[in-house]
Amino acid sequence: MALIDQITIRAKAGKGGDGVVRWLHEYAREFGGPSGGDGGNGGNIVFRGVRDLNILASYKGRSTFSAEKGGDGGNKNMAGRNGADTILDVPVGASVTRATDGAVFEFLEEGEMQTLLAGGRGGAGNARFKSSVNQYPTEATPGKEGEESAFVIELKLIADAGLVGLPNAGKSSLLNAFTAARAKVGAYAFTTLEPNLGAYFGYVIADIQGLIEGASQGKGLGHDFLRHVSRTKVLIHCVACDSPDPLADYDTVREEIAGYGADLSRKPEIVFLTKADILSRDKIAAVQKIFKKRKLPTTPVSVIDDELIKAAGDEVVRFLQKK
Ligand SMILES: Nc1nc2c(ncn2[C@@H]2O[C@H](COP(=O)(O)OP(=O)(O)OP(=O)(O)O)[C@@H](O)[C@H]2O)c(=O)[nH]1
Ligand SMILES: [Mg+2]
Repeated sequence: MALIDQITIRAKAGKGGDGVVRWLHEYAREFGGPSGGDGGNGGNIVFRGVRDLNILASYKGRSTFSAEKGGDGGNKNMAGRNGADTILDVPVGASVTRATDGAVFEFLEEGEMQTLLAGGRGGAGNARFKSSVNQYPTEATPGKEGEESAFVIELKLIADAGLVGLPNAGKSSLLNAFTAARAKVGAYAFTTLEPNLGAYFGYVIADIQGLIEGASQGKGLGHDFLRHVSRTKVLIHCVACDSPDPLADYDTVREEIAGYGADLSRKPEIVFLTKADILSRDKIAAVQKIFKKRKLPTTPVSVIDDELIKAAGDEVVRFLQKK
């Protein structure tokens, strides 16, 4: 999945409508007095978090987003219409920096809305200026300009579930099996160099780089990429069942997760025994038994076995639904 993870856009909130000069009886001011209505307020620029990781791509090549102008005031003290807000969707997990003042806004919840540019206030109609000493005011004020700014939108991945494991454990293959992602797969270590995302029944699964012993001291690709799974609800720990010592693989990865800190090792975890097609059922059961002695339930998966994939996927969804 090609993700655009940073983009700059410009936006301008709507100008306020103008206040107007009107008279109840246009040709005989003294009979009715002033009746010019106020202008409506300009529309705001509102950002909203959505569960669509590709939304930023739709902003590409569009220069300025604007909100509607407020309507001018009318006769008989009628105020102008308020301009409609313009809503700009950003993926959940995005942070939006407003260039004019450097303020940063985070969008962590689906449907969360924040107004980042206010529309201009509508101007006052001449009816507002009436006073005991000014019975027939001929003044009205124009609407104010709407606020305007550039915005830098950055996407930090917020996945619901994160695939972790040694290099070659089959993480990217699993992401591809679960989702429409087309992550690169290779029979060698460190195939994945950038995180991949896929959507599974509305949940986002992140596939990240492989961890090796010493990753927290900078070995292999290091461990900084664990930040991409730091906000997930569950880690899907992939252990290749055909490894000489699957439990040792498991422990190695757990140690590196603990070395990352940030309470990552306290996150709930589902353990998948990958590449289950390589071993006989008996051999898999034997591997599961070894894990069970450590009170670790495991689920066998194989990307070429639709039933196992479905059962494993259901387990992930069940877990996420509970959260
Ligand atoms: N037989 C079999 N091979 C698999 C299965 N899943 C993955 N593989 C193979 O295992 C190798 C590694 O797969 P990847 O999905 O690239 O592994 P990864 O964990 O993403 O590896 P890194 O990105 O390097 O960390 C590839 O040659 C895959 O074809 C499986 O279920 N069965
Ligand atoms: Mg990979």
